[in-house]
Amino acid sequence: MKITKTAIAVAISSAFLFGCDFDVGSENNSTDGGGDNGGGGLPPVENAQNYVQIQDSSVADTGILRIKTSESKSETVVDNIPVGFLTVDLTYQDNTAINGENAAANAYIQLHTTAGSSNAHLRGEIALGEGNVKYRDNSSSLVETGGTYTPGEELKVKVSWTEDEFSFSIGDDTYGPYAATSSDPVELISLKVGDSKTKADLELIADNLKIYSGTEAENELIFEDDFDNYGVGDELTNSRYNRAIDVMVLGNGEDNGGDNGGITPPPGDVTDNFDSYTVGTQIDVASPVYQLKNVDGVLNTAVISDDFAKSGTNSLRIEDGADSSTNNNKGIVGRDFAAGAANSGSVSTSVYIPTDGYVKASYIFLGTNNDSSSSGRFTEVVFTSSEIKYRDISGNQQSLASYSKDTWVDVTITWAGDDVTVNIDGNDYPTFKAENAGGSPTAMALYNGDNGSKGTYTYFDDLHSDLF
Ligand SMILES: [Ca+2]
Ligand SMILES: [Ca+2]
Ligand SMILES: [Ca+2]
Ligand SMILES: [Ca+2]
Repeated sequence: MKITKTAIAVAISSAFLFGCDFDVGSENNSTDGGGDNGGGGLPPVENAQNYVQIQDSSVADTGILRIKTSESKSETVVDNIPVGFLTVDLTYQDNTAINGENAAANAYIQLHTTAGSSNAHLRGEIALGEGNVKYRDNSSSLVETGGTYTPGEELKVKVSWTEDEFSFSIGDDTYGPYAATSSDPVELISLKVGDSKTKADLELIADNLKIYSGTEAENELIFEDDFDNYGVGDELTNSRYNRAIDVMVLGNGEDNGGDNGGITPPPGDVTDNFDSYTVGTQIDVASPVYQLKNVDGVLNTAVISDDFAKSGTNSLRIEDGADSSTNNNKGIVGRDFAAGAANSGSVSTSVYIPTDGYVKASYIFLGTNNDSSSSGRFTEVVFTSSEIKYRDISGNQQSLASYSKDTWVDVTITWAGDDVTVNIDGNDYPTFKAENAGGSPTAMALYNGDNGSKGTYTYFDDLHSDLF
């Protein structure tokens, strides 16, 4: 299980760590090292929708979840943030288990600088308590803004800071700018509940924490956590966070057995409907079971989208946004089979080709690699401008059926040995021989476009195989 968690941590960090001097060595030296997400609790599972709960359930301690950007384990690419902003979804609500101590306790977002963690070293601080929105001024006093929030309601919070001011918004309400207490660069970012003299009757629920360096125009994401890749019950004591007191990951990411990360889809269900992920998240961050090639997140993207969906609200959107002027000229999303090569099996997905997104073809690849290399291609289904084709035994494309753009097309590829049958929208087409360039497939891959063009984008939903 430690290996699984470490693998997930590495997968997550690799998405953010472009150019970062991340200490892989210490992780390799320990099975429970600094890169491990684990702090107890159940193992992480696929498709979890988790969040973090911060309580103040003891008199002497204060509930806190803190990031220290200068720590390598924070996996941020900066030591501090002179100018920046963060976004987080917060719900501050009654915790009936602790009633009777301090019903007026505040929840806080604190930005401390490299000078230290006392009030004198704050860039800024926001407080929520008894329905009122407050901030700490530069003489250390908590000041009512006159704004309110609704306890128990999710609040979309953004906090921005410059060298000498901070400001924030909660939903559509904006506050500040207010004068900073310290103009040193920000190094500590904390979510906090209560104090060290009482127990709070309240809990702070947080999700989708994102921290950016620079202005909004620069949009440099340096830290992100949706808490979906931790197991339920994880206290985050051995994580990217500098401090985690009275903190626990909660949600629906419970282990229900099985050998593919804990998810055992019920019969008739699909392996991944993409509906539990946050829209806009890159697919390998949403779920580390996916491997990406040539997806730089700028030109070539592979993200959770709610533009179109076969099921629920979300699908996977892949865009080839790079032409021959770059080296990464089409992006690929791969997923391995859990038990390696499969002499027989099936993979299905639904495909949506928008008219506006059609420049070049879209592909469902099966082979002995997860990056669609033709040297390992077992077979492939291709959506051209109006036809669905397959690769024959010589690797040439042959027509299978016509299809319409701007509608979902259900595709199932089934194989037994070299014999391949493709079902489209419930209709089986004649069996053909696989190209079988490298042997029985070990993975599937989804991709689109080509090396010379850009502008193709395609949606995939309801990916399923018993082999995943
Ligand atoms: Ca306390
Ligand atoms: Ca979450
Ligand atoms: Ca879906
Ligand atoms: Ca391209």
